[in-house]
Amino acid sequence: MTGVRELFGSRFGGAPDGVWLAPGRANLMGEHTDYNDGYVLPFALAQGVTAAAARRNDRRLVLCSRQEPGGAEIELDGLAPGRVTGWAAYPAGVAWALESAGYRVPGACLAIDSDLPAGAGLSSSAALECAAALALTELAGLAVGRGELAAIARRAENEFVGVPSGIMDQSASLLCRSGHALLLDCRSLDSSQVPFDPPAARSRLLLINTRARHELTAGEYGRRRAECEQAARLLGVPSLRYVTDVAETGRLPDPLLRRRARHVVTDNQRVLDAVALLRAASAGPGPEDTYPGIGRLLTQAHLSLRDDFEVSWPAADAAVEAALAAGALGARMMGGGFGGSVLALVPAPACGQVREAVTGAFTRQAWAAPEFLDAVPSASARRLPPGPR
Ligand code: GAF
Repeated sequence: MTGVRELFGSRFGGAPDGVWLAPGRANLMGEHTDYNDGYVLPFALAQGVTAAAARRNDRRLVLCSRQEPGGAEIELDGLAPGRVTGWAAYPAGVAWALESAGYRVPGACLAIDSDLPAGAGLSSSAALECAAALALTELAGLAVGRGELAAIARRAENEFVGVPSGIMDQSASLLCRSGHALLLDCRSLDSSQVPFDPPAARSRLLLINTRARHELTAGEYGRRRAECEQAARLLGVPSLRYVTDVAETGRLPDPLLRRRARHVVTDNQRVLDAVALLRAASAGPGPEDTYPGIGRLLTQAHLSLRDDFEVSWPAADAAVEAALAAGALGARMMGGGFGGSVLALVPAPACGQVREAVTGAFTRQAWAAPEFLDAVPSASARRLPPGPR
């Protein structure tokens, strides 16, 4: 397959001024905690979205994508939420959010390519936003800090596209470091890098795309957000992050809200527990229990997401069960839920049998075969050096 530079050349003629890559993300721990001001522990994937871009002399954004039919031509003047729909709303929303923040964006041609499976819950939308954000700011010679750029990309998604997501995915794409997970405090937006190198401990992280498509625009994500806000109000705190003792959630009269809050409070703690394990392992000769301990936290998180937050789906439950039975140290559904991927932590020698077990479980249900990806903690978004991509 030809690269994004060739796509640019065939659509726009000539060579782009530059090519930018923004990775997708996996999330080790902390699900539905970001919009509750809590903790998350994502890492960037090697796979991502590339944007080959060149400046134009007018105020038009001209877009094409290898994955989406048809292109889009967008006037930057008069851009407003609701004016652009479909996939083009993501880069257009970034241009809108940049200009709303006071950064003047030039007209540009953008050719987009991706090696992230769409709908797999690996944050392809945030990667598209971040690739566009880097391309547009660097074409304009604007120096925008990565944290601010993440907030701008999130604003594009929330206000222009209309998806009420938190800050995790854009932060992961823009702030992660290779061989590390990113501990992000979504209340203060302080972040730190946590060494995370499963191959060094003869383990692998397997992403299992269950092929049940995940869509954040569907109402359940927004409903969970509203339930968490209601639970916080009833507990008299600004957000569920302020609850650290899980016993406090027992004060909620409604059992459903109690379960939702319990997930958020315990998942915040699981993030901190995972960080403590990883930091202890990297500080000296790692305690033997580091990866089994992370595995146990992953599986506890799955049960919490399945039973308390109720965002899992049948293929995720089946994949987790089969992976654990075949020797995974732990596994859980990942992302917003109702479709997408499962993350499994697997001792390297057990990888083949875990894949076989999960594939077998899907075959028995007559579900489409799952897709497996190696999740390798990788670098954040960047401009690529000249050469094929
Ligand atoms: C999606 C959202 F985009 C994130 O902000 C986060 O809430 C996640 O679901 C659940 O943890 O990826």
